[in-house]
Amino acid sequence: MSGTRPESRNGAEDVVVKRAVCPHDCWDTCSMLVHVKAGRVVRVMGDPDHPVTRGYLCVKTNHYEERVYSPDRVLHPMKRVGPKGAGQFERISWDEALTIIADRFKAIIAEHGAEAILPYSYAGTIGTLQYGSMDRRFFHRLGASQLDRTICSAAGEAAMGATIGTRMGPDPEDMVHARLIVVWGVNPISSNPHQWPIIQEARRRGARLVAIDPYRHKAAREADWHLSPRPGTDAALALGLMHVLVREGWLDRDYIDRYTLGFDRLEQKVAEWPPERAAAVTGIAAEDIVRLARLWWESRPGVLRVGYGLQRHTNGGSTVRAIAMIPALTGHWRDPGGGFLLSNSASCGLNANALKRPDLMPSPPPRKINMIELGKALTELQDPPVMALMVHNSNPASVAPNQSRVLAGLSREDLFTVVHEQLFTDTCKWADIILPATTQFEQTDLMTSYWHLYVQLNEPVIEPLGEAVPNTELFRRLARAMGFTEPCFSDTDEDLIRQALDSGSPYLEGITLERLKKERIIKVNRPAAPFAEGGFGTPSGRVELYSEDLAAAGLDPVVEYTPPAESIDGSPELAARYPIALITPAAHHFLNSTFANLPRMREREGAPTVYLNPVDAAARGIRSGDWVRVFNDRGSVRLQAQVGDWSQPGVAVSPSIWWSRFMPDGVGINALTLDRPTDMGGGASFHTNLVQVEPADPPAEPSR
Ligand SMILES: Nc1nc2c(c(=O)[nH]1)N[C@H]1C(S)=C(S)[C@@H](COP(=O)(O)OP(=O)(O)OC[C@H]3O[C@@H](n4cnc5c(=O)[nH]c(N)nc54)[C@H](O)[C@@H]3O)O[C@H]1N2
Ligand SMILES: Nc1nc2c(c(=O)[nH]1)N[C@H]1C(S)=C(S)[C@@H](COP(=O)(O)OP(=O)(O)OC[C@H]3O[C@@H](n4cnc5c(=O)[nH]c(N)nc54)[C@H](O)[C@@H]3O)O[C@H]1N2
Ligand SMILES: [Mo]
Repeated sequence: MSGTRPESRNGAEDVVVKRAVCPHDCWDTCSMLVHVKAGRVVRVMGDPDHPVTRGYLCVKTNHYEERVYSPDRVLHPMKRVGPKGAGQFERISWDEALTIIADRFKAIIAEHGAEAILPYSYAGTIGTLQYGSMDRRFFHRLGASQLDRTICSAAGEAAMGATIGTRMGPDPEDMVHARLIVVWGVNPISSNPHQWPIIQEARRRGARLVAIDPYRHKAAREADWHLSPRPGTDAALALGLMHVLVREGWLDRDYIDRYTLGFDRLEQKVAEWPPERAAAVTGIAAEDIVRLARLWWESRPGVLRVGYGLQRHTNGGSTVRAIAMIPALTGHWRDPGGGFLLSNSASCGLNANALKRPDLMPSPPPRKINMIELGKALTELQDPPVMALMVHNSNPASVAPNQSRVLAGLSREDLFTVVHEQLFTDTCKWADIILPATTQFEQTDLMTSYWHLYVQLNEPVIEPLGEAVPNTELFRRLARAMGFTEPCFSDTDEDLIRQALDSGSPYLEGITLERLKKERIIKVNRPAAPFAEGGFGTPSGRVELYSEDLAAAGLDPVVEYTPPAESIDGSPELAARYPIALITPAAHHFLNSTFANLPRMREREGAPTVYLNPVDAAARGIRSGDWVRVFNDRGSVRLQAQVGDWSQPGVAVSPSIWWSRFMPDGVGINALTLDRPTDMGGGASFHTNLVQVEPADPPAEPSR
């Protein structure tokens, strides 16, 4: 097979060990050692030579062969033969599939215009090529509606943009030097497992670990100190903390003068937020807010390791903005390993325009549809309505908010849905055409991380299963079927990698495909403390504590706390009916909905669960192991209750995301979640939900 060569032999004569890179949407982007015997993957291990992977993989990818060879794999193109959603399909050839799709797309374009076609993709793989390259070229050239890819990180990205002007922070490897690590709305042991040994190393050297999370997850339990704010109130906590820093003069005046803009305006704002006010909003005692401020001021280096969980609220942008201001006031940006880290995704500087070719779009550019409003787009949008949906790298039937609205859309008889998938997901059930996709072990990609600073090359380690093709190849074929003749549709995967690396970014200097083929894992040339001497990406080059751009967008130009749209303060009437705030964070054994089809992972995860506080459980006569109905005006889901100190009273936690197929009543957690865009960036509000909980019958069939 081209591009593959044995890296080493493993004693046993017929086992060859090859390198691959985990493709999943996770901070860690691990280097994998894949043991291949007679063309088949027999074992997968962590690569000891990767400085962050350090020889071990997470519980999800340790048996990756089970995912590659799952009986759920889609191996051939298929077309629907039964009623929509009935799951009846018949095998067809690639030629027939491509002809059906091209004919239907052409007919839709003739009748409604190309904007009636909507691509829907997210991060089934975060590989540079397979995440977004040939597919983007194809849809740009087609003139399809643009998809605003907001579902994960949009609020935080917009907030970082307005505040520090880029997506960058300290090198996580330098966090071993930190004296204080605050894990704020991130669940490192589950979602970012290779962060954990770095934290532990820092603690061995004397660092303290503080967790700020309404969910008392594993790392919160292990922390020196756990603060449990009410969901969606962290901006108030940050404002209270900054109030104390200003009041006590715990400020790096030199850093503020040189590298920030609008400190006087922020001073006025935080004056309104004495810790007592922040305490009333967050449920965290005023003394604790003062103590946290002091600990932060006294700890150098200190880092705010912020996660995406806290920005999945209607006020998520303001939340991230408020927190991102803190290190600029105290000068923590000066130290390697210090400052604020939400995302390092701008640390590679790949050439996105060369890959995605936005210049192929018609002028004016087609409308943008926010992916978190998929249900609305499919059921309400007109001029033109969405008549074709092409899904890859995503499982919207499970992962998108407000599931019943999404399913109402997917069940439309007149909607033509194409799904390119590795596995027969909940979304495949609603397809008209299903196309088989390769896994990472069968495809080429250039891998970067949104957390660590290594660029890696992934080449296939086995032949494609069945008739599966990578996303890049699918869109080459579709371009041909549509009659597109631009040479960019003939670019090979290696051409695409070269184009991506050719960005002129100093971070990538000297990093070429040839070097990657030899070395596999190369660290980008980026300063360890990127903002030690300012150099922020904002229009002013400073941390913008006051932002003209936000003012122009009608937002508070400094920052403000607004209660979450569904909360006691934000919607008192709703809260009277639905008194419990439900958050739905990442499950330990799943990655969004990925891995949730695998029996080993479902067994370990147990049942679809809701963690209830003992006070809330007792008030409803619910004990651990009981099944309950969790409901609001959007839907009703059956979950198994576990009662304990996972959250404060009035807060429930449901680790996500189970496939609906494995849920009682076939209804997933996203039947409860809100499809309302966040204050900045149009992001998802998966953790802003009010619900009621009541005892329910156990499901007739066990859900495992
Ligand atoms: N095992 C596993 N790993 C994963 C994933 C997975 O599903 N499972 N998903 C991957 C993906 S796509 C992403 S984006 C990342 C996400 O990784 P994280 O950023 O860790 O995202 P979440 O698990 O959604 O949320 C993190 C934490 O935020 C908390 N949280 C929710 N609301 C609030 C709040 O109002 N305030 C505070 N302070 N905390 C809050 C949640 O309780 C949770 O513990 O992880 C990736 N890694
Ligand atoms: N309630 C709730 N909902 C959430 C979240 C939450 O915390 N709570 N988290 C949200 C977050 S952070 C995210 S990022 C989204 C994620 O939503 P999605 O991006 O939809 O993520 P997955 O559920 O992992 O589904 C990805 C699908 O892509 C497929 N896939 C993988 N690789 C490839 C490939 O190379 N080609 C093709 N064609 N397909 C491939 C996989 O088989 C899988 O079915 O979900 C969001 N949904
Ligand atoms: Mo995500």
